Amino acid sequence: MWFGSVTLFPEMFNALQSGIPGRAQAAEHIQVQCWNPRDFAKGARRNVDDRPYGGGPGMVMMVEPLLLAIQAAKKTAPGPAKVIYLSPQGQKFDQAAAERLATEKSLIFVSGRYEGIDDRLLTLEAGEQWSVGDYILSGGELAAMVMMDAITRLIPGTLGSSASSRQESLSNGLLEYPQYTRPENFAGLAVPDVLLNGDHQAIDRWRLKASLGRSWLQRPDLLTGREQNTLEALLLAEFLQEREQKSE
Ligand code: 4H6
Repeated sequence: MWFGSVTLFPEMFNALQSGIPGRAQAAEHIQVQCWNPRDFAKGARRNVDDRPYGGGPGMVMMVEPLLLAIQAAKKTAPGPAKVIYLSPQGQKFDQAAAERLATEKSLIFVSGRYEGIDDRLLTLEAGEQWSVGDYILSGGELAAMVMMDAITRLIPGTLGSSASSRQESLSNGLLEYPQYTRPENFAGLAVPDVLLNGDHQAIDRWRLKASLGRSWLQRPDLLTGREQNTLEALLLAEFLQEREQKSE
């Protein structure tokens, strides 16, 4: 997958040189290339922002330097590229969106700064607007990197085999089950017995029960939209009963 990034702060994208995205870049599963609108700005001052028409506080990103940077990125992209604007007004990014976008060959992420972008850019350059959540960031860069990271993990070969099989087990729409490693006892807290005796059927059952229980407690919205089979209904009932007993 080829990622283009249109940004006034290209150095921020060095963060993707660490961890899984870093390894994916080294192995050329992904490529990240940045374009700075400043390099396409006109005049001695190379301005990329200006005051908003109609007045008001702050500055707005000018359309021309952004448009030229996107056009340059498109020329370098291997094949047709989808343009993505990061914005608080975008569609909410989630795992399903990551899965869809992971099937594209090239994506160009456009990160706004200041109070936002001249709206004519969105008219001139068709694309999709995405938001990583209902909060305001100082710029689109961190949102772009969130999307790039989530998409990278879905590209075959980017995760080790252990992580990729685990990822599949988690795409059941539930929260993760709790994990433990050595030591067996710490600060008076023991690892649950079932995880120590090597009965893999019992372990799978315990983990599914814990996933259902956590989801019910912390993210009930995950369960409402979801088909539940008889085993899951039984395990959730068991979880709630055991929780009741503990609190007595
Ligand atoms: C476009 C328009 C994405 C981009 C305005 C971007 C949150 C998200 C930005 C702005 C972003 C998200 C500039 C408006 C700073 C507020 C960049 N914030 N802003 N949730 N900010 O995905 O001022």
